[in-house]
Order: sequence, then C-alpha cells, then structure tokens
Amino acid sequence: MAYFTGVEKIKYEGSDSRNPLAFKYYNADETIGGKSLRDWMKFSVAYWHTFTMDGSDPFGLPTMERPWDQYAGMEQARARVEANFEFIDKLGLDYFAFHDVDIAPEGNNLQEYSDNLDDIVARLKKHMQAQNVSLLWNTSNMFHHPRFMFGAATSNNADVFAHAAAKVKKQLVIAKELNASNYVFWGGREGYESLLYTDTKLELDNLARFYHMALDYAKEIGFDGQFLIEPKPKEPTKHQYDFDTATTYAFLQNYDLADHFKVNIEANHATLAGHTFEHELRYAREHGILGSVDANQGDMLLGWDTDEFPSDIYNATLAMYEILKNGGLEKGGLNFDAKVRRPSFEPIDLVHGHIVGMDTFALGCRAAQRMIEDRVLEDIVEKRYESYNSGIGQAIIEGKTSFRELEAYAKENTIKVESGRQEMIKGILNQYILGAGVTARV
Ligand code: XLS
Ligand code: CA
Ligand code: CA
Repeated sequence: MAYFTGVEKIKYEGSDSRNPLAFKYYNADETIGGKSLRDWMKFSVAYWHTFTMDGSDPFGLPTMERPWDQYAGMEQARARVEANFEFIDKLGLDYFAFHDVDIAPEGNNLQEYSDNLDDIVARLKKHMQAQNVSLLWNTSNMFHHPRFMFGAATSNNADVFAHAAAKVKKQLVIAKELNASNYVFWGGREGYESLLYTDTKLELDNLARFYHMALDYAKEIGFDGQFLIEPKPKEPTKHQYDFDTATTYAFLQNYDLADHFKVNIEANHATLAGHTFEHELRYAREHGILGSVDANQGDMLLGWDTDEFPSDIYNATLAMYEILKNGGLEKGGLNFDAKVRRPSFEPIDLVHGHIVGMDTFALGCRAAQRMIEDRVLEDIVEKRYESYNSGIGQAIIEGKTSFRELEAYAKENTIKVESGRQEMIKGILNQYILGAGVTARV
C-alpha cells in the first residue's frame, strides 16, 4: 500500500519552478567543489519526527493524520517501515536515523523489546539493501520511560544504569547489523533538576564508565561506526551535562574518551545554549570532533526546542561554510531532526518540510562554496591577523619573546587599530547568498 498517495518522485526543476512538489535548488548530482550535493550533505530522515510524532503538545491532543495509524502495535511498526522507505524513495534520500522505540514497541520487558526489534530490523535491512539506503545513526531512547526520570547512566539507581546498558548493548548489535555510520548518545535526562540531592561527581564518573563499557562492547562485536555525543544544555532536564560542544569536549578529555567520540551538533540545541549554530560547528571543526549534524532551526521568540525544518538560508550558508571547511562530514550527514508544525497535519506536509530543508541547505552549500573559492573570509581573516606574520607578532607566535621584551617594545611603539568592517562583510555575504539563488536557475 502507498502511504504518500499523489506524490511522485520529487525532481529538481530549478528556481523558476512553481511546482510545490519539486526541488528549486537541490540538484542532487550537481558537483560543487569536486563533490555532488548529495555527497556533501547526506540528508537523513528522522524516523521519530516523520513517522511517530503525533502533534500532541502539553496543551493539546494529537493532530497528525497518518495512514499508518490505522494499525497498532507491531502492525503499526511494520507499516511505518513501509512508509519510511516509500518516503525515502520519493524524496531521493539516502539515509535515515532512529531511536529504538521509534521503530518497534518497547514491550513489557527486555526480552520482548529485543524480539520486537529483531522483527523490524530484518525488514529494515531488506529495504535498505533493495533501495541502497543507509542508516546514518541509531540511538537508544533513555528519556521517555519513567524509569529514566533521574537519568540513565547518571541515575542514582544502579538498576537503571544496568537497564540502560542492556538497551545500548542491543542498539549496538543493531548498529552493527545495519551497518550504521554512527551511534548517537543524547543525554536528555543525563543532568540534574536540583543540586541539593545530586552527587555530580559520581554521576559524571558513571557516565564515563558507561561510555567506556559501550566502547568495549562495540569493539568486541566489531562495530566500527563513529560514536557521537549530541550536546544540549537543557530540556527536558533543567541542566544537562553535555551542555554544549566545549563542555562535552572537556568531559571527553577528562575521562580519556576524546579519541573515540565526536559530536552531533543540532542547530536548535546550539541556540538553546546561547550560541549560534555556526559557533558550535566552528568549535567542533577546530578541535577535530565535528561528527554529524541535526539540521533544524529554532524560533527566536520561543525559548524551547521547536525543531523546525530549516528554511533560513543565512544560517544554512554559515553552517555549510563550516562543514565545507571541514572537508565534509566524513561518516556524518545532515539529519532532519525537524518536525512539521502541529497544524501542518497532513502527510504531504512532511514532504514539503523536507523539500524546504533540502533546498535551503543546497542554497547554503552553493553560497558557502563560492565564498570559499573566492577566499572572501579567508583573505579578510588573513589580513586582520597579519601583525603576527612578522616582527614582534611573529616572535609571540614562535615563543621567542617575554613580558620584559614586550614591555620594552610597547613603550617604543604607538598602536594603530584598524576597523573590523563588519557591516561591509555582511553586505558581501548577502551578495553571495543572493547570487547562489539566481544562478541556480535552469
Ligand atoms: C532532542 C534530541 C534527540 C536526539 C536523539 O532534543 O534532539 O532527538 O537527536 O535522541
Ligand atoms: Ca537531535
Ligand atoms: Ca531537538
């Protein structure tokens, strides 16, 4: 049975197209900087927002009309598999990502959990092989069930720690079976609601113990995907340990994990942490830990994680600038951890959400690549720091001076500071963004 009736394969028609069910900017096989757009971005559908999210919020009932919801339990889970691969085929996607509980009912105990998953994973595998689709990442949901109210690996209750380990163990087996490119840890409840009753030191030590055991097990079974931690500062927990990329990196270094993990950066989590998306990407890139990206956007007027489909070309350009400078994402991709708004309740809205997201990043990719080719920011940055290329600046860089010598130098010299020209630079950026749209016409 077809779930997205009336939707044909979405084609690239160029920026003049008025067909809502066509790409205006995403031309999958167009080559940019030696690689196709498809390979630069590796778009992935997030199973949870596309196939399980029902539109309910703390104030209202579900709104989503989903044809697979005519079934329940395992029948519904099987129908979702069909819907997922129909969707992937129609959008021309190559990847998807899921939590354990997105793809199969959790059951009443770990055995049922495992059996349900085995049934679905076999079906996923068949479709993946037939359609040449890959798993970008899987993860274990350790925030939904009440047992995780105090966290999973950071729970005060050792039985919860053990249960979490059993879940991750199973997910690693699945990651291996489906040849996942990455395995993600997002610690939505790894944090605290109150310091008054929390042993933060023990909890962080335990989190590191958990990660080490996960690494050991992955090695044992021969899973060689990349381990990723997804930072987020808060929501649902008041304070989350993986607050942002810098905090996560300090944790990884502190516990001898830095060589084995990278980060999965989500745009909306960056802004919740008080950073821009590009700040988080820049930090990760410069520290060699940029793993993958959850492509979405927040709402400036709302203080929570709204997970909207990306439509902001400005942000997408700055994000793609970092990704291109990183040489791409290696094992990572751009996963649409994004959901349609509650009133966009028809299945076709899922298609529109992905089209706008893919077009937005295609525009951003093109603009960023041209900026890099023309060395727009590179030349500006190089010039700004040129005082370090010779004389006293060079001595500082090479460690060949001291406070004594610098004082003597400073007494002899007058400082001449130059304008940063930020407004001029933003004008140039606008030209590149607009240019990317215009020249995409066919
Ligand atoms: C929630 C997170 C979550 C992770 C995977 O805010 O974005 O969906 O990506 O558990
Ligand atoms: Ca995410
Ligand atoms: Ca999110």
